[in-house]
Amino acid sequence: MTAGPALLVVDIQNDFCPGGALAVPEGDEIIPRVNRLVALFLRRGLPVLFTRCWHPRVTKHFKEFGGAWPAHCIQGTKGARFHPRLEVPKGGTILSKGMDPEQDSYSAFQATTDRGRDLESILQELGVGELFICGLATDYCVRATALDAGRRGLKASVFTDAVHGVDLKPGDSQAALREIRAQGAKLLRTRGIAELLPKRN
Ligand code: VGL
Repeated sequence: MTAGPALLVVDIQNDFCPGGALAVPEGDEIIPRVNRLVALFLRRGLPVLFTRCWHPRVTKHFKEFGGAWPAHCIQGTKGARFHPRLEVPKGGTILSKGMDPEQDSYSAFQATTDRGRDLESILQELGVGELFICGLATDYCVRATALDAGRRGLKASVFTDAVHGVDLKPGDSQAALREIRAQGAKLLRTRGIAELLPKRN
């Protein structure tokens, strides 16, 4: 079987959107475009996977306990829920990460389903060789995921108009995109993607 494409939607959760505990400025603006991508991949019968940060209350990821970030995406809280405008299909595959209190776990390859399956094994089983990535945040979880995909021999493509960055330092997101490209991943825009995907047979 030839290796096909899949869509990965990274961390579009309330806490990463305006009003949330670690809001990415204008993070919610990508949602309509992400919804269109999700619908397109599903129409073509292609896999769509969603990740979420799913932290315990106490973790070294948080400032309070020695990390870099204000507390966010705590398991079971409103802040950890997917943004209400994100259209997560019924039965859609959701992978959680950041449960280990000792680790940041920015990469989706550190995420697992409720049944403990990790992203790499799911992609293998589905015959995925090319990962299309969108979501939040460009300079952290999107970056780590795209770089990790490359390390694992998967083709990675990042939709530059369907990601948004934290930019703790101005320019962080641009630098992340350059790094992603330098590692061999593709940067592309959502426009025209329909023509690049295989037709449903
Ligand atoms: C993220 C900062 C802290 C992300 C997660 O999802 O990109 N960013 N934790």
